[in-house]
Amino acid sequence: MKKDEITTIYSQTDKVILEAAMEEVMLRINLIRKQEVALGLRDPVEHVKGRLKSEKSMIEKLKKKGYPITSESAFSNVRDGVGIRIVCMFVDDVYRLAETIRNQGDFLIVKQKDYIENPKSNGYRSLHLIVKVPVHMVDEIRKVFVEIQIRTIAMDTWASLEHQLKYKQNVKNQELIVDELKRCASELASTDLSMQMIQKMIEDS
Ligand code: 0O2
Repeated sequence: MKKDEITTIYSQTDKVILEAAMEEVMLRINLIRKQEVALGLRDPVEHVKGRLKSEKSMIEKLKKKGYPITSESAFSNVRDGVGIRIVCMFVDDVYRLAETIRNQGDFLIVKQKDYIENPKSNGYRSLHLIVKVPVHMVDEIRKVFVEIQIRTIAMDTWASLEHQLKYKQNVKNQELIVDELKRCASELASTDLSMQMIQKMIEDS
């Protein structure tokens, strides 16, 4: 490690705030799920995971983007310090859930990226919401950015596989794998739609 290199930016209170923001969103998602089931609807969520970006990754991201390496800068410039990934069975569930999240009065939707409607060129599909979530502290309310990714099981499996490729060094047949991934992404997208149609036919009868 180089002398004077910054290795820590968060105070204990900052860590409490980040954890509280993650728990707040997880709690809200679980409440939505329970309410939907209580109303006799299908649970829209297959599973949900939360993660806090490690301090090391946060410092690397701040450096890469040329932002000051401070806690204030991390809270205001980086919007995925807290990440929530929601995996649904069907594409309809993804949009239904996103709508319910958008309707939470105290969550401010800062940005939405619809990579389902407009997939990335590599085939990545997912719906991303950047949300500002209130965290009630003893003496103030802090608004914390949370990145919520919502996608189907098929999209999630694809993204995990593609993520492996990104982080693995010296992979043989890289071009072939990239092409195969693209092909799989579009096959999965059409299977997702077919499965949703079948599900609707079953539900309607
Ligand atoms: P990791 O390792 O998952 O944390 P922006 O500055 O907002 O315009 P940014 O931050 O790249 O651009 O936002 P974007 O495109 O919404 O991506 C945010 C996250 O979505 C990524 O975080 C990934 O988790 C996921 N993602 C986006 N594109 C891809 C993709 O092509 N493949 C996979 N597998 N995941 C993707 P990180 O920090 O890049 O990665």
